[in-house]
Amino acid sequence: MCEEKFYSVRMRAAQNGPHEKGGKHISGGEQLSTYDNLKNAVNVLLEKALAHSRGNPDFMQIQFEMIDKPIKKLRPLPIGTNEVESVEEGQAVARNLLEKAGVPMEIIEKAYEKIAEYSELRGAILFDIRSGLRIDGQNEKGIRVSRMDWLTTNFEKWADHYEMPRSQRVKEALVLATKVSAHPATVAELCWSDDPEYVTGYVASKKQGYQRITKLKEYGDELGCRIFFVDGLSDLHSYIDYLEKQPIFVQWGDNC
Ligand code: PML
Ligand code: MG
Repeated sequence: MCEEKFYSVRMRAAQNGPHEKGGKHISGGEQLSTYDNLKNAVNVLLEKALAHSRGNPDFMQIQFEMIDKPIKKLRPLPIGTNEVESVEEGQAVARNLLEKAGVPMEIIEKAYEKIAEYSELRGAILFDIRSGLRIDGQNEKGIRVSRMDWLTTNFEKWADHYEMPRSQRVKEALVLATKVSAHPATVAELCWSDDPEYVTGYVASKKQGYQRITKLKEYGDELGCRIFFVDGLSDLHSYIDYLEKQPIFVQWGDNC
């Protein structure tokens, strides 16, 4: 299986026209697929966007391309869940986890001041923990982390072992967080969904793993957040290239 050719399959969907013409972001998705599984991969992404609680898309793009680089394997970050009663408590836990991961408190505060401004973005923003400035230069687009996946059978074994739901959402978020945090310049990630029906978010870091927090926003809120706190970034171009282009398979256990 490891010698097989893989394809990166990507989807983005919007309402009121495409994203680049001001459409509202509805959904995005990533898969790595063998040639034989392409039909299924496209279908999974199609269904994800057609039945989204942010609304019905009137624009969707699904594309695939063969991967020309070796696919790197990463172990999933260790997982933990922090049960909280309120958004305030959840956000306090998030700040605490960010600080423990190595983000100075004044930088956390600076990032939080900007969160409302960033929350309409469909991609992630890069925040430099030395200057306290956004450094990705991608305006309303943000950075889209791409070319990553986790084979469903292996994910389900992991989920059963850790008594986690076999949820596509958890799988996708943990894959992304694992890829992002594996880069030496990443200190931590802060994320919650733009899906109004999903309030659990997380802080991820090398030090503490993937720490879920059960309430980071109010139910019904469509404003999401994805910030990568970075340090020691001497080459922004290669960091963004890693996020967008380095193919990654998350794999749990020893079998290949
Ligand atoms: C998203 O849906 O865009 C992000 C979901 C983050 C949390 C997933 C989880 O661990 O429950
Ligand atoms: Mg989403």
